[in-house]
Amino acid sequence: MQSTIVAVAGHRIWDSRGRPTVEVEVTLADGTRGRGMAPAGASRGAHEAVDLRDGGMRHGGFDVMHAVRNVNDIVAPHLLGLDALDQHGVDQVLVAVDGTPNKSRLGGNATIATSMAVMHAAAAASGLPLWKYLAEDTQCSLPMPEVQIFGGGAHAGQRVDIQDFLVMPAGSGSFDEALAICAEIYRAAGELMAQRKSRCGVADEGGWWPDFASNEEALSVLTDAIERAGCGGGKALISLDIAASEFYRDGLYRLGLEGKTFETGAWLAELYRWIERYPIISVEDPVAEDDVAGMRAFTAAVGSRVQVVGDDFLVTDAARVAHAAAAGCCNAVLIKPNQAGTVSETRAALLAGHKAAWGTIVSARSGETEDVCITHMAVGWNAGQLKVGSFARSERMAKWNEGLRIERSGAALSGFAGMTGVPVSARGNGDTEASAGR
Ligand code: 2PG
Ligand code: MG
Repeated sequence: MQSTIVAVAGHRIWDSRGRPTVEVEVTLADGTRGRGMAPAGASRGAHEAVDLRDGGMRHGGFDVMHAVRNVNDIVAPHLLGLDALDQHGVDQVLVAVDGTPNKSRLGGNATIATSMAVMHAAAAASGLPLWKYLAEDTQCSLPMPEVQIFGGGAHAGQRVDIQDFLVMPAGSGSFDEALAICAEIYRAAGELMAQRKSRCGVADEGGWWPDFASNEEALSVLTDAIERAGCGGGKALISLDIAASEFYRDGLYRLGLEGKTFETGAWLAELYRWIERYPIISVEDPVAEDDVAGMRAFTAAVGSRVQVVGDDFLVTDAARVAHAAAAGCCNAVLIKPNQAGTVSETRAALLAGHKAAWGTIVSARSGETEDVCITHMAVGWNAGQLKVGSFARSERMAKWNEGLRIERSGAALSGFAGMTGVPVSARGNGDTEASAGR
């Protein structure tokens, strides 16, 4: 058969932080090749697939030679002779060979790079663009982008506690227009930082380095940047990734920048105040990954008007998504392939989100590569939303630009998702305290 896997080769390459990562090349009987590359998180959920690192002194302990050997010595012999078009079958073999609940034997970085390489090879062998191969025959649309304007948290040396200050161009009518709006806001924010004499370069995902006196000041400057770019009045809204596990210790949320400590109830009250005051439409990981009661309370209080996203809380795990939906936690799931460790498990988590009528957001990691497959997943799987970091640095721009190419090519696409994938009605921003005070 032409799509039979005849070779699997793992190698070490380097990611956007200059750290080692795993690349896998798969060759099929007809000579077609596919290449997968593992991304890497900095703020990682405790329940994610294990990102296997060598430890020791070499490359700060981040080397991946063990994971690369696992691909070549353990995985490859099991995949030879399998059909690359049977992604599910290949992924089941990876899961079985690993044999652990969290990919700790082979490494989630080894399995996701292999699984993605098979996916790329199969699409190429089918003669289809990847998004179309993934879509099978279903209708799909271009996702609403979420673009980071300021980086923070683990991506900026904890300079501010909140990790991602992003915008969603709610008023845009196409992916192309959406990116153009984000570009204006990114530029306006950079000008504001320069005027304040606080422009100090960019954080890990390309967002402006967060030189602020408080976390709320970042929200205020972001709101100003949106207005300066002419995108007030609901044309662009704020999305936050709080990544709260990063500053939760011993039952308390601690904002290091402000020297403040909150119990869960007081922390939620602080978030509700921000939601009242600023045009916030989406909040990711508002509480720590195991704070189920906090997540349920937050979802009950604001889930009808704010998208409540689980990232570390759900770790791209279909069972966790179903469980959270039943427990009244979250109304959207972040989908990161390397949290799951295979393409099929990633898709299962996304489908569990769709089943719960949730928002689904395909996401990059803070450590990325030049691979653009997450853009194709967001389109082909009809995720509705895509988060790949900021509007700078080519590991990010490659993914945004790929979306533009897909949009231009798209006879079979059903257009741009806009805000239809967001499980709350977009607020008209006129109702925030910040805009009322202007
Ligand atoms: C997140 C991602 C991307 P990381 O938390 O959503 O911003 O960060 O890859 O470091 O987990
Ligand atoms: Mg996150």
